[in-house]
Amino acid sequence: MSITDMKINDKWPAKDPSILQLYSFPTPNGKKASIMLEEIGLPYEAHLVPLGDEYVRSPEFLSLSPNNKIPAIIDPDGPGGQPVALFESGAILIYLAEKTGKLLPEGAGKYEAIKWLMWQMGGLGPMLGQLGFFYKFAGKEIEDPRPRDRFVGEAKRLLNVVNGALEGRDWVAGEYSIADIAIAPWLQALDFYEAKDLVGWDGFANLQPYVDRFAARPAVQSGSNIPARS
Ligand SMILES: N[C@@H](CCC(=O)N[C@@H](CS)C(=O)NCC(=O)O)C(=O)O
Repeated sequence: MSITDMKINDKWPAKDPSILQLYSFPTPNGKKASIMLEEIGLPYEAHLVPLGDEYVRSPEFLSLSPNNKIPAIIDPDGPGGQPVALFESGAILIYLAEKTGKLLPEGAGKYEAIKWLMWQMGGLGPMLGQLGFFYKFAGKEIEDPRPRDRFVGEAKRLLNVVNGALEGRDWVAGEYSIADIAIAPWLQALDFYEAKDLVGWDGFANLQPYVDRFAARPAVQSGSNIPARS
């Protein structure tokens, strides 16, 4: 099957179906895929998928991402030259790293990076996402303080973990890797949530220098707004 035969193409047509197609929105999870694509320099086409139900719950998008979440990709040149379709940002990062041999070290370093990637996927991202909901968005109307306190506590605990991992090193797995592309955009999200004071950000000495190092990378700067919000 080619990309043009896929249902997603009916709503988000590929201009050049011979290159990788990205379906995303520039949130912390979406940015992981676009920053990675900018880092590795693979040609790709980006499609904006706004987060409303008419887009993420459309039959066309669900045909590619049944979990109704961005980011997702189709690579027409997957294993064996066959197209590969992926959702879940962590899976996309591993796939692109293995395809290009970039940003995932060999040997023991590989598992160090995957360990921190899994930590972000299962911990930092979901907990900070809930913190944003209960502190800045609709959940802030809830009077019961327990949900917010729960996620503030988890956020502080997780920030302390990554702050410790960064003691004496620039990047969580030693060298710059997909683990940093997964973690740093979530740390940046605390600005958007206006929650830095709430989680005691200034008490974690290694975090702001880490986010600044990340933000200084040209691929992070270009990839952070792809696809551009219309
Ligand atoms: N575990 C998923 C989470 C992706 C995710 O939460 N995406 C959000 C935006 S950051 C989304 O698409 N939300 C749309 C919705 O839930 O309707 C991943 O890392 O790819």
